[in-house]
Amino acid sequence: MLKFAPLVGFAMVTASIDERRFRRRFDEFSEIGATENGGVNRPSLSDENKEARDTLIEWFRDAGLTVRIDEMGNIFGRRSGMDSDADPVVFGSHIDSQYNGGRYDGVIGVLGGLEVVEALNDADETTERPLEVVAWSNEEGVRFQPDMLGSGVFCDIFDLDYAYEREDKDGDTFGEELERIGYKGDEPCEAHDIHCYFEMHVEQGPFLEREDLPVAAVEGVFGFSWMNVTFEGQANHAGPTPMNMRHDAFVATADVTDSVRRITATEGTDLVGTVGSVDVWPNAINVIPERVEFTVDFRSYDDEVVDAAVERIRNEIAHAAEREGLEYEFEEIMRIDADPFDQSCIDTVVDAAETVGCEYTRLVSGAGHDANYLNKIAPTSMIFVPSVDGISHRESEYTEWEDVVTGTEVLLEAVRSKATV
Ligand code: HGY
Ligand code: MN
Ligand code: MN
Repeated sequence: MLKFAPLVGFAMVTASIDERRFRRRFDEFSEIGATENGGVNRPSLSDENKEARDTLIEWFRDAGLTVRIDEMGNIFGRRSGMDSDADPVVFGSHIDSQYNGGRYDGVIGVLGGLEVVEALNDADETTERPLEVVAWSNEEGVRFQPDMLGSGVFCDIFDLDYAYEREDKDGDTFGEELERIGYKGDEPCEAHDIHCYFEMHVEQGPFLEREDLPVAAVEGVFGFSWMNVTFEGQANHAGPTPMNMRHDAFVATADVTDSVRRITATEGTDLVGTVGSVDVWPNAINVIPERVEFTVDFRSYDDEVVDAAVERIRNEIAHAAEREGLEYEFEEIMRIDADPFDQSCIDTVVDAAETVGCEYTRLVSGAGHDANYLNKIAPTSMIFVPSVDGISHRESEYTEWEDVVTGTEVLLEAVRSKATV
């Protein structure tokens, strides 16, 4: 799309998103680990995740980016700037997915970042600052908890050994799997100077669609707590065992799950709580459950609300164990505070939306993102685009392509604006 330079009055090609090229890439990428129902299954460090990484690196190199892989498998694609000593503008997201998740979550932030680079290449536009597009490892945290592990080590939230020792349900460790797929890079996983960080992402909620808006400047992210709970009771025959002789681990789990709902109804207007993963043993129709391992996820934009919810659920767990005569273990596996993003980056996203000429609003994110951690070491903000029916973490996750393109145009303008020294 030709735009006219206001000063000299002749056509000057300025960078613009090539939506067909971007769409082709997105469709090709969506074929990797594609599921029958239109989603993707590319969990962290799986063979499908490796294939996606390999493809991304090929595209990064084709776009002239210098590729760097660090000890956590974070992938950086660097584009030189006129001032090679200047701190880079970094932008990206993640390409690992939920088990049978959506095609857009994370991916549009990485492929959108690549498209920003391609648009600048097409226009032969060199920014003053270097640019870095990044794909962070293990953002989803479903195979290896906690989530945002790659960006967490990079931002010195977690140390490398802790990350390498994280185990999946089969007992494979993050470090072993990273080695197995060939992405245990040599580069130290530690923060270098970053001028600022942007992340474009699907909203994963209903707000933008409900307001019929294509873009949001994200002003901050919820804090959240992830907890692991194990109840140990007694397996026994479901028939002859009298009810007053049972120590049923699942009954206690159900009580705690019910408490999560009661706590979210009373502890704070934006508090959300989820029991998402439940493993029952021996999980047989005619055996009283002996052992249940489950997770609790609480989130709010108010840290005190999350603290109060964690405190209350700990008490509920102890009472449920006592009522049913069970042993229990409780572990908070991750706690991240709510954080406002950097005002100047938020303003840059707003200015970028105005430059693009799209309507926009401001939102706070209920989902966690790598931006949570980048925000602790560099000025950060995010750009949201709508999720149809507010759906995410599901194969039917969908965003209208024109909204993805609009969000990417805003990302281009925001990056351009901050890439000027
Ligand atoms: O849990 C989250 O919010 C993110 O998808 N890891
Ligand atoms: Mn995501
Ligand atoms: Mn996600």
